[in-house]
Order: sequence, then C-alpha cells, then structure tokens
Amino acid sequence: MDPAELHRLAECAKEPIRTPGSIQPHGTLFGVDLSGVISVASENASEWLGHRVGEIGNEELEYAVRTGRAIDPVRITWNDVVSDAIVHRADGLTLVEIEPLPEGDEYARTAVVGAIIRASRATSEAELREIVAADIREITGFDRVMIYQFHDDGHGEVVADERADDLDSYLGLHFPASDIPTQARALYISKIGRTIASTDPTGIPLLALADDPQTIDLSDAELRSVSPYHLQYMRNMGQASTFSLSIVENDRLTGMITCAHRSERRLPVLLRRALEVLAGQIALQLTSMHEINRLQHMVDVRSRRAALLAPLYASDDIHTALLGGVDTVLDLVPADGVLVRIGGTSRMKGEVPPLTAILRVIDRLAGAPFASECLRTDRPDIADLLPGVAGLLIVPLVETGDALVFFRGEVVHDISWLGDPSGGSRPDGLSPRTSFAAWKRTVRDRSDAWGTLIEETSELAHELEIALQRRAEARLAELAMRDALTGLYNRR
Ligand code: BLA
Repeated sequence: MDPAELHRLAECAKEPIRTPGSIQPHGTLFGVDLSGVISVASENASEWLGHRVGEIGNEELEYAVRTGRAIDPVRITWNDVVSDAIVHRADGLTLVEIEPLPEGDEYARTAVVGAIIRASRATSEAELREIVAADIREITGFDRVMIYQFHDDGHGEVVADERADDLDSYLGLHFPASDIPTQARALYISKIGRTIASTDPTGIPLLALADDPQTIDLSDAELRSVSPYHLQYMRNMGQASTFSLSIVENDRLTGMITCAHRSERRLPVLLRRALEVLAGQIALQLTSMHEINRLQHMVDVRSRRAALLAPLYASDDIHTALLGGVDTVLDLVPADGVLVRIGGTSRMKGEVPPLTAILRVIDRLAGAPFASECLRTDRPDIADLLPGVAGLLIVPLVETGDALVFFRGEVVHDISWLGDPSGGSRPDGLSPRTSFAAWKRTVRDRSDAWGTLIEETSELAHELEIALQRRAEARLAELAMRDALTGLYNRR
C-alpha cells in the first residue's frame, strides 16, 4: 500500500463516528435516564431537558419510551407532523429518535418480500447481485444502487451498479480502503443500515444535563450525524443523500449495498428495516455459497494430493514420482516453475531460475517458510537474486536445505480506480478526491496471489514428509528381512 494511502487510512480512522455529539437535522433525539428524566436532548427540543417524558404531554411518545424496544418504531405525531419514534438503549439511556415520516409509498416495504423471494432463488453470486441491485433500485427509487465487494487488503470494487440512464457507470471500478475507513467498517458490522439524508454539514448538537454530549454513544442511532470528510466526499461525487446496507458474512464486513441520490431522499424506517432483512438474507446466501465453494475445493485438493503421493511408496525415484508423471506438484500448486529438493537432491520443472541462485535464497531464509507475490517490494534482495521471478513460495522440509519452491512470473494487469486515489486537493491527502472518473493504473512486478495455496502447500509438504518417512521405514524393514534371510541361507 502506498504511504499516502496508509496515512489517509490512519487519519480517517480517527473520526469519532460513534460519538459525534450531534444528529442529522431531519429529526429529534431524546435520551431518557433510568429515573425517567430527559437527560439528553437535541438542540431542537432542548426545552425538555430535565423534564420527565410525561410532562411533554404526548401520550404516544410516552408510550414509545415505556414500551421501549418491544414495539419499535411507534407512530407518533410530533409538532403536528406524523413521525416514527424509534427506541433503543445505549449506555443506561433510553434513546428515542423522532423521524418525520417521509413522503412516498408507505407500502413499498411489502415489495421487499418479493425481492427476498427472488434473491433466495439466485444460484450464483453474479445472479444474486444483479437481482438485488435492480430490485432495491426499483423499491427505493434512488438514482443509483451499487454493490461493493471488499478485497482482502481492504480496498473495494463496485460489483453491481444499477443506475439512472444519465449516470456514468462505476461497475468494475476499484476504490481505496480509506474511502470507508476501519472504524466505519467496525460500526457497520453491528449496525446494518444507515441513512445520510443530506450532505449539509450542520448537524443538530446534543445537549446533556450531566454527560459530555461527545461521549453519548450514537452507534445504533438512526439519526447519528456523519463525518464531515464523508459529507465532502459525497458532495464531490454528486450525491445529496445515501442509504447503505452492510453485507456481513461470519462477523466480517465483506461488502456493502449503497443507494445514492442526486437530491435529498430518505426512506421510512420500516422500509429500511425490511431492507436490512434483505441484506441479511443476501449475506447468508453469500456465506453458504462461499462455504460450499471452499469445501468443494478442499475435497478436490485432498483427493488430488492423495493421488500424487500414493505412487511414492512403490517408487524408487521420489523426484520423478513428484515431477515426472501425468499429474505433478504443479497441478496441485499452479506456478510457472517448481524446484523439489529432497535428500539434498534438486529436480526442477517449468520456468525456474538457476539452481545456485535458488540455493542461496533458501540459505538466506535460514529454513523459514516464505511467500510473496511481489518480491520486488517485499524482499528486493531476493528479487535481485531471482530475475524474472515476481512470486515466490517456499515451504521447507524437515531435512536442512530441503524444500518445495514455487516460482511465478509477473502478471501485468490494469486496475481501473474510481478516480485517482491521490487526487485530494490538500497536501496531507485527507480531503476526499474531487474526480471520480475511471483512472487506470498498471500493476507491475506482481504475480497472481498465492492465497490458500500457502496453506495447501504446507499441508502437501507435511504429507510428503509422512510418506517419505513411511517409505524409509518400509525400506529398512525390507533390508532387515533380507539380512535375516541371508543369515538363514548362510547357516544352512
Ligand atoms: C463512509 N464511505 C463511507 C460510506 C461509503 C463510502 C459508502 C458509508 C456511508 C454511506 O453510505 O454513504 C464510500 N461511497 C463510497 C464509495 C462509493 C460511494 C467508495 O458512493 C463508490 C461509488 N472518506 C474519504 C476520506 C476520509 C473518508 C479522505 O475519502 C477521511 C479523511 C472517511 N468515509 C469516511 C468516514 C466514513 C465514510 C469517516 C464514515 C461515515 C459515517 O458513517 O459517519
């Protein structure tokens, strides 16, 4: 990762998004303490600070507070406006948020049921994304509905993009990890949906009797105000409002669905909740699809490994058994070349650097396992020894100097980014970039990622050791038997 991006990641992660001390301007928030006193209020209702909820004289609101999460939200009238009161507990407070009901089709949420059923019938990830993005756009009426998928290094990729005809496509574009910083991702794991109703940066401050308002935990609040950095980002992107959903697989945020609109738009809370259920359904489907793929792959690898190692017991020549047959170690660990060093004897196949250079590398690593898909950055000293090699995987065997060594050449490819990631206007790189036009960067000096092959190769090495040991034992037993027979023969 480049230094500017590392800096941005670290700085953006400092934004105190759980405790902004303010709410978005379209609603009102009360915090009621255990004794029933309003100890926190947003500035637009600060006259009630220190009063009991009952004194407000709004029975529906009183009911909402009393029933708490049991019935949530409760439809109330607040300042003559039909609103939803949303209730949850945080830090010994009952937080009540009052959201005026937005205009629009109140029954849109029933359409989510259809979307859930259609999603559940999808048989591939690609189909699932397509169905879901189209359905959510139709249901919510947002200008654009995107699905992001996060890669292992935290950067993301737009994998679905349903949009109004006059919008440019973002499909296939990548964006840096700092666009959605770490603390935001952590929060999005527990809070599945969030609304940013406007990019107007003026939040309504919270006032509190005793606490510092900046300590009040708004993690689960619907009205939590939003980081000014992100509001700037949205404005730069031409977004006036968003609604986004988390995709959480096994407690990991693996993706997000973001609805974005060019003017202010927000959805009623019940529709948001229904969409959160849809997001949960999608996450479950993705989890099981990924788990099935993983298990299938594991079974496949195991049976191919067993098939490769079985002939070893009967074979006189281990190296030929591993490298000379129809199936070789390269079928188990796809690479451009391999070196197998067993018992101090090396045999190579495919594109492999000179033996002396490889032995120097093994020596330099002092018997430690090693994996890199970008030697030039990770270990320039080793890259210098192995010209033409971008990816290197070394799994040592028990005997000193013995190892399985796999080589991969450079795979040059282009990645299209969502705007030049270094394109912020401030020298510290913290201001969100202003252009989101596709920005192509060519990736060099890298091989394909080793990924699960690292683990698989060490399992292969382990089973190979066992096979070698059994083979040696069998040989010894055979020799002993031969000696004994010879002894018997001579005695005759
Ligand atoms: C949050 N950044 C977000 C969110 C998204 C993105 C979707 C979640 C909030 C939302 O739903 O809008 C990023 N939005 C995108 C991307 C696309 C999009 C990639 O539409 C692609 C099309 N962001 C920066 C910088 C900082 C930063 C420089 O660019 C920090 C200095 C921060 N982004 C940032 C923060 C949040 C965020 C702090 C959390 C906002 C919150 O929930 O309060």
